[in-house]
Amino acid sequence: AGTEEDQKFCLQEVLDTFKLCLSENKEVYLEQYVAGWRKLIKLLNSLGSVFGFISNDAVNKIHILVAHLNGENGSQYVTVQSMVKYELENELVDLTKRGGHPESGCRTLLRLHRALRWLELFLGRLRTSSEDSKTSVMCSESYNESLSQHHPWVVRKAAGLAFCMLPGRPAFFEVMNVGPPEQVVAKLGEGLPLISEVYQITEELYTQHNLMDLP
Ligand code: 1PZ
Repeated sequence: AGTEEDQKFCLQEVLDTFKLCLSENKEVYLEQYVAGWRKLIKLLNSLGSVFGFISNDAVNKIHILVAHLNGENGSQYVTVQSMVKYELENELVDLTKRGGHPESGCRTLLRLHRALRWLELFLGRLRTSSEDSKTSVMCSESYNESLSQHHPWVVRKAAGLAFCMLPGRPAFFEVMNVGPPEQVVAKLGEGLPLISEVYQITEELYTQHNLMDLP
């Protein structure tokens, strides 16, 4: 018994959720996308309170998207594709500078989309890491190659400090909750292509509509 929130994190669930993200014609379901992030945040929270500032920002973004999903125009937010179309056609996005739409679905999802690239890189490194690899190094390398480019100095600094508090590889694999290390590696190999595909589809959509630099 218990609600979903108090259940333990499990890597399998995240992968299952990202699998459900894609529709038959390769559109990304927003509800599943958000659900995938919720599960990842569960993992982040289990790593300790130094990650609280990261988790707070991510939760905040998720709440914004959920409010759109449950709002009166929720039917326009079924997929990321329909969201982009709806918000652009109705001028609900601040395109060049912050203005009347600080909580557009488009700019909010872009932040999570950039973080998904970090995740893709990080899980890729974890998958191919050796027993003596350091999670903090894998994490900061992935961050430096992706998300950090969009963050001001203070955030990069705080993130760098938090990364040093990550548990080591064995403990991290344990938290994934899918069995022995070989099993974690196998699951990662299975799941990463799904995450990559969701990332790639969103990336193409955003590039096509010139949404890569939304303020
Ligand atoms: C396992 C270790 C977890 C490391 C997570 C790596 C990401 C570090 C991100 C640190 C930034 C957090 C502070 C918030 C910054 C915000 O300013 C930015 C931009 O948003 P805006 O200000 O424009 O509204 N927010 C983000 O970039 C979104 C960050 C989401 C990070 C989610 C990480 C979830 C990790 C799951 C781990 C399994």
